[in-house]
Amino acid sequence: MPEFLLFVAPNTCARVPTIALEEIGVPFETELVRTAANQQNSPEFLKINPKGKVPTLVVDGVPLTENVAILSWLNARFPEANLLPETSDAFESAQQIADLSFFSATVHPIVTRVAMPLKFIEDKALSFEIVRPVGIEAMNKIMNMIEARLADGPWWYGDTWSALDGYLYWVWGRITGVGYPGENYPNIRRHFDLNNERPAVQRAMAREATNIEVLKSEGLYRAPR
Ligand SMILES: N[C@@H](CCC(=O)N[C@@H](CS)C(=O)NCC(=O)O)C(=O)O
Repeated sequence: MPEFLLFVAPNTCARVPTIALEEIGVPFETELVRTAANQQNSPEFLKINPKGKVPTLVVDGVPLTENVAILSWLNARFPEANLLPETSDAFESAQQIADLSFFSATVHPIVTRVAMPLKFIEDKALSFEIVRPVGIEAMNKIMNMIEARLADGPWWYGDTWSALDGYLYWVWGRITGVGYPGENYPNIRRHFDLNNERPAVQRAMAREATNIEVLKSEGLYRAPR
């Protein structure tokens, strides 16, 4: 087994640690979880992550789950990669945890309402007519806040890219990929374009594209809609 093995699925929040690992530049492998075949809930995968979720980073055979934990640990393990800005005291560190938790616990559930409304109501028509609009409304409030924050610099923390920018990149790509109207957010659109120029982001997206091809060849790819 490689030292770092990341369980992923295309278009999911596993994109965030994939980008982080590419930014670090450490060798790692990804293992595709076929969510359309419910592989995340298979006995084999549940042994690795009983929550049945990606991302799961297996480090020397031991799993670590949750984006907040994975990104925080990668930052501590590879400080030279500057995934998060250095902090000078416990309060500043807690502020960083607040930022990571904001994406994980506040933004992500709204992404799910926008991008995967069927998770909330089985009736397809109702899910797109009711859940998605409610998600979009909640997302507008979040995006207004982020748009204002990015006016001070291209990145979440101003001049320097951080793992939070990888998180926002995933959120924006995921929601605009299903038609979230993004025209009122020029700062966030610029942020997305700048991310796309980063070689690490390009490498992460190339890994994802390879996995999408695998899923297509197996008839297991569900394109966002
Ligand atoms: N709080 C977790 C959320 C993980 C999560 O919800 N992952 C989704 C993909 S974005 C997943 O694995 N979904 C599969 C399922 O729910 O069956 C984190 O931040 O890592």
